[in-house]
Amino acid sequence: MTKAGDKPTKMSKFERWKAEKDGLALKEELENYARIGWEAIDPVDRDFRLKWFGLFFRPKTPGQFMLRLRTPNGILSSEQLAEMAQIVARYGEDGSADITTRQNIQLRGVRIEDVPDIFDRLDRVGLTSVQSGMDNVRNITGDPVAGIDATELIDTRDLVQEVQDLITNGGEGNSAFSNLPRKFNIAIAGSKDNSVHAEINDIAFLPAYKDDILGFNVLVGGYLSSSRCVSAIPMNVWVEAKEVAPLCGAILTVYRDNGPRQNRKKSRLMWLIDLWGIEKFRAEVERELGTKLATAAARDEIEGEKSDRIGIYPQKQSGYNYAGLNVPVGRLCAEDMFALANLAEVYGNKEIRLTVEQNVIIPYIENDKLAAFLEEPILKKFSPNPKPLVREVVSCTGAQFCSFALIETKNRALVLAEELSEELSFPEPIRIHWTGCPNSCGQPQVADIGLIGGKGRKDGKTIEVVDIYTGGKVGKNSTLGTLKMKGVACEDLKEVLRNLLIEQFDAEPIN
Ligand code: SRM
Ligand code: SF4
Repeated sequence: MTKAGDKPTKMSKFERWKAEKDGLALKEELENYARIGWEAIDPVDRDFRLKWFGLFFRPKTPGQFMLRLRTPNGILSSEQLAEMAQIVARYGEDGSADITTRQNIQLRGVRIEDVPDIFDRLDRVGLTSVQSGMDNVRNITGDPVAGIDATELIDTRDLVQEVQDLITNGGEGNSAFSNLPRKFNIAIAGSKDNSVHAEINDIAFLPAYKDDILGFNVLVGGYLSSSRCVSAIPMNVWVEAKEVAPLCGAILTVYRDNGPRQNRKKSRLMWLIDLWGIEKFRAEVERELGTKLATAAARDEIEGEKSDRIGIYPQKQSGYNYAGLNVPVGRLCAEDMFALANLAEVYGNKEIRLTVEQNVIIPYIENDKLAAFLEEPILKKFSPNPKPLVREVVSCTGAQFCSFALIETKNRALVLAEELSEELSFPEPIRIHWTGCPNSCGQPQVADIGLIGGKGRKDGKTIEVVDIYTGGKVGKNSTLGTLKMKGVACEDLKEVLRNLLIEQFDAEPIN
């Protein structure tokens, strides 16, 4: 592994920058950077190392940073959401937030001069943004209805928190895991429904019984990127819940010390597994752990289709319900965040949950409060019964804020979903995922229809286009979608999607 102080050999500029100074070292410089302003910050610190604290310089809106938090298992208190609302409210029109495809929240409009105060506020309500970007472990996803779903097998909440605490040293920052060869994703599924898209994570835990004990089978190496998309493969390991965090620590240590670092397109965990083979990888993890691992259970407990959790569902706690509300393409303004926090306080247990489909869940609504809850004005915007395609649409950030983007995504995704929902009826939900470039943040490969933004030529002009993927399947026997159509002009997309929905997904025109 390269460490701060090591003499750089032939390495990418990212490896060199990490070796020169660990991103976590910027903790000491945040006050100073807040004082001198974004234009005076060393460019490598501004554009690169600040991401170790979740602060992303946005070239499209210079001076207005994006702040990516960590929301383990996607669970927030109303106090935490209201605090985030306060933070973005101070930026007026420039302040907003997005629920991400990792069950997480990103704040927009953040000014560097406010960061010390913002970090104090986040700290006071128990939130951290540490190690949420660059070559770190991203927000750890868990079952969005953990602890409240009647069919749950394992409650993932404490496990996810335990793994986050290990990786971030309880939110203080942990230099043991702050210089990985590349980004890293971990997901823990807790029910029969694979609600975390386990297969596209570097480590995924799936509930599985062995000798009547409920634990997890472990998959490794899944990831999506512009150059390679691959499902996670079995590690042939079964662990009990108490072994989840230690196993994550051991895998991360093996990856940190041995993962390829020369070429960033070939440095995710699967490349190490390719290099070694799964047997050697498993043996090295055992060596790191200092103990033998149990072989995988014959089967995991994942069954059937994944639920989107939109709608009203009875909880396992008698007399209570949870409400899954659709947040169109995950975008929130400060007023929305205050309104959701308020809903959770008035009707629920002061808790708001996030899903990987960029939606929210309000748990613990008593039966006799349900009617009043359903009359709340905010439910007109965040509906428990949205239009069919709006219900399932997911979109990455796209051209509005992301400089990798080749097309505008969120607005376009929403308009098309609304218009096509008016024109067609559907026998079953159809999941459409948009992503503004091949990096695949919007997870197009897990969707029924996945759209990947690109550039094309028409009449001698550069235009926005999409490649269309179909056949992504989540839940049992998950598979990644495959390319169906290449280079479809965005201006022709409505017609193309309409035909595709009719021909391949049994949609019917509404007369
Ligand atoms: Fe992503 C880079 C947004 C989930 C694969 N992703 C980026 C950056 C940071 C690029 C940049 O600096 O502008 C985007 C920030 C834009 C912005 O202003 O919001 C960005 N990624 C997102 C989010 C916000 C999309 C969303 O709207 O939900 C998601 C944040 C998740 C979180 O809370 O941490 C997000 N990104 C993903 C996922 C999905 C997932 O994790 O399940 C993937 C594919 C899965 C994977 O990583 O295996 C993903 N993002 C990438 C990649 C390609 C990684 C690779 O190995 O090549 C990049 C580019 C990179 O890392 O070089 C990237
Ligand atoms: Fe940006 Fe591309 Fe990721 Fe969309 S997929 S957020 S455009 S990097």
